[in-house]
Amino acid sequence: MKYVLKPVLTAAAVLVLASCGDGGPTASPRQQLLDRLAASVAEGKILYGHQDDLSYGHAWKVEDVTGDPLERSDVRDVSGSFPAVVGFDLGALELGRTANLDNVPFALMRRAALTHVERGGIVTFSWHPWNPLTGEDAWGMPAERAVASVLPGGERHDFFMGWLRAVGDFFDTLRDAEGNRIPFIFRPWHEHTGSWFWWGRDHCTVEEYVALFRMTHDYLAAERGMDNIVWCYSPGRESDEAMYMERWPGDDVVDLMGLDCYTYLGEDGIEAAVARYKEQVGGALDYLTRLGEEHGKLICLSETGFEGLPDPHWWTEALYPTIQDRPIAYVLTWRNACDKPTHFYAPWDGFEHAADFKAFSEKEDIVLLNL
Ligand code: BMA
Repeated sequence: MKYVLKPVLTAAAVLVLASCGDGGPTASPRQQLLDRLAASVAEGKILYGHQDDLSYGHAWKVEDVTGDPLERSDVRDVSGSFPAVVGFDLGALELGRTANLDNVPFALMRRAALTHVERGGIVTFSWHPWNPLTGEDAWGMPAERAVASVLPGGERHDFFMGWLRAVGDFFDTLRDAEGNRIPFIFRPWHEHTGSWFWWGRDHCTVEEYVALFRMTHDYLAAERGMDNIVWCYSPGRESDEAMYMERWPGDDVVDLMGLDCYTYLGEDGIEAAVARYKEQVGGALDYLTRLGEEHGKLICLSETGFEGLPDPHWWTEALYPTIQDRPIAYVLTWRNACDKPTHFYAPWDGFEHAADFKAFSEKEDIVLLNL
């Protein structure tokens, strides 16, 4: 079966690519992926992504880790196409478990990522590691000193380097049929402008956060020689421009400026929630567009969604008008849990508001992975 991303590169995009200078077949896989994303942005396209899309969906999951053809997808069931971008999470890999924090076997994750890339899609990895100091999960509190403890000189440094080694070992298995490492996006230490993770704002200093990000980059990019990773930085919705840049790890270690921002239903109802979302994301995309130009980086909406999709028109009336005409490489909505009936961020076959997503997916500038 042949899979192509719609649309194919136009002559104009190829020109933009050529003018970048460092692209072309001899560029690193990282640069090739960046060039591909840049060309898509230059065409005014936005790739659509969905977390864990091929591993499970609302009320189903892949059982046969090694043999399943990985052709099921809630997004595909509704729109006819796979998402262009699929997200995966490494959480619990560091503990030596065989499945991640959401019960996705790493063997399945590897196969799904490779399959998606072979079909012409793009993959991204996030990581919700356990707290290396207390043994709690990523959210476990208190979280004081966890970041400090893993930096050079800290009491958990050697231990934590073992965790980075485990991530590097997994990444090293992501190779195509020719044995080449596939390019992918890695988005570690996300939503650090909030304080719900142990690497959050209240639990470490600016210098410590930056050191953590840079240590992760140095280990994988320099020590392990992984020139196939596009590095994404993704603060949360509480950011204003100053907070967004407060813990910026550096132009030399970040490729993609992301943002994680959801629609949250408060007591004031759906309409108010959507209005807040549009203002928040719209405002953030204003400064992100500017920052992206200043720093020479691509931007993206690295996580978004409205849990349970209670708004029948969220895709076409909340998300789409907020991202339309913005130079964002991709937008990714979070996972459709198979074991929590209300925890989903993309529609599924039979969902009452599925038509709105289909209309979104058919917009000229929204790109999915077509058969
Ligand atoms: C959260 C929820 C959790 C999940 C975590 C990591 O937003 O979806 O159920 O464990 O992400 O994927």
